[in-house]
Amino acid sequence: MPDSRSASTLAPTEIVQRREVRTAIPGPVSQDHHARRQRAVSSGFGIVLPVFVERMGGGIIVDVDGNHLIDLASGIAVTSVGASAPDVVRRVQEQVARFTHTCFMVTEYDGFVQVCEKLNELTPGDHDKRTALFSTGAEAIENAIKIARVATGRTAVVTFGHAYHGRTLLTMTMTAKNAPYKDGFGPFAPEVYRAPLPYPYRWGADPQACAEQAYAELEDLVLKQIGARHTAAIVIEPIQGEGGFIVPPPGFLRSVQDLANAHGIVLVVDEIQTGLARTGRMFACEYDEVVPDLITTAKALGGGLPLAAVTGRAELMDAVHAGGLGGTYAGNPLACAAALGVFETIERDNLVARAVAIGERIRGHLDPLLGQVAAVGEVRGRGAMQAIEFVVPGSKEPDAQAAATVSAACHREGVLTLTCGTYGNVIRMLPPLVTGDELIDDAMGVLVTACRGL
Ligand code: PLZ
Repeated sequence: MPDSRSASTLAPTEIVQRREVRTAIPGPVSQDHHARRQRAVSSGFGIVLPVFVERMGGGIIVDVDGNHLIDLASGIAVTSVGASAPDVVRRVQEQVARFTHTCFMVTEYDGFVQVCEKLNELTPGDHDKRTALFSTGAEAIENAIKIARVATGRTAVVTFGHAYHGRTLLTMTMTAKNAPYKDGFGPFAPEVYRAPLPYPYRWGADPQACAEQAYAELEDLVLKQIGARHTAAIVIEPIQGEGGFIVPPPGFLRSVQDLANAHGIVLVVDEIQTGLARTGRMFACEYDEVVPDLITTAKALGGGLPLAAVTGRAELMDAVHAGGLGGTYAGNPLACAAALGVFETIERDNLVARAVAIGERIRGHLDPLLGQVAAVGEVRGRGAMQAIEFVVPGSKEPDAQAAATVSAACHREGVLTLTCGTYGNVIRMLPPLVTGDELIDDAMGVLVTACRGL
């Protein structure tokens, strides 16, 4: 039975966890709002699905036309604990009534310290750690580079093919893909170098050879072209996110860590998309038993409020002079309150294990497509971070049109999918980790039907 109450009278936890398509998607009210948007908002912002949201809860988005959509996006890996997790809502409400802001560089508050303590505890490695809080992922990466440069006295930064690190000058430079992120926005920041990222599906079948070849090129870049004594940091995502959910072959991340350690280079692991339970580990680099010197987090950390962090070895984090790091809103009290609710929810509801279960469930639906649907080139991912790469049948030529067609079919049926990848030919799944099995099964049914219809 559809719930007869209007969405606005429902608490987020009461939203019926069922897909329901009542109008065309986008519906008439969304279309009307979208027309206003175009007259008011810069055209520089793209849009995946022009649907306006009324409410969200669990794995469901309720739009202004009363449709219930299944959320496979989590606002790009942000609402892992749900868009309105009760512990986040409660803590933020308490905090907003006490004070909204002090600026942590002016007067202090305990929420900031508690978030730092928790990240120091949860991140890999039992060495002495410190954390610095910021607002966005790009800011966390920028600050990780500042810290690495001050600590080493070196300038060069090494990134990888298919990397995504943000939209600011330095992080846009570090990002691999030109359009839309960099196109026309140069000149770019100096001293950023790029090594090839081993992409097992595209490089050929043997992951071991793929890892060895990529490592050889990285070593050549660092030792011969840049010079280790000029290299401040190597920055890597443990699974390439925007770049196409590319899982590096076993052993590659470890070899990157060994190279960094051997030459006094700071290894920065960007867990902004992968971190905080998403991949079925608290941090994705745990799969490779890598212990980063610095680790960046954002997205899921703030449960939807803007919060980002750099956590790392105390001697690196404390190499920075007082006043060298900061920002008006860095570690805002509301965002810190939300983060404490996020930690509480992940731990109490065992969302790390839930991410594993979601991943297995998704793969149970999608793995059979391989070999049955010729346009499905690969199904890959870890935990609740899964993807399908589409190709022209009989080849490995990327087929962005196939990904767009399948995504559009899902959207029409009320399943919010995202695409990604350097070639735009990957559909990715990032459901909230509080999504129930029925919703996952229903969403996968829609996705599988769309793939079979190609
Ligand atoms: N590092 C690994 O995934 C953000 C980009 C959305 P910000 N990814 C979503 C878009 O198109 O702008 C991301 C990431 C990784 C850094 C970032 C940057 O995080 O919070 O968007 O600055």
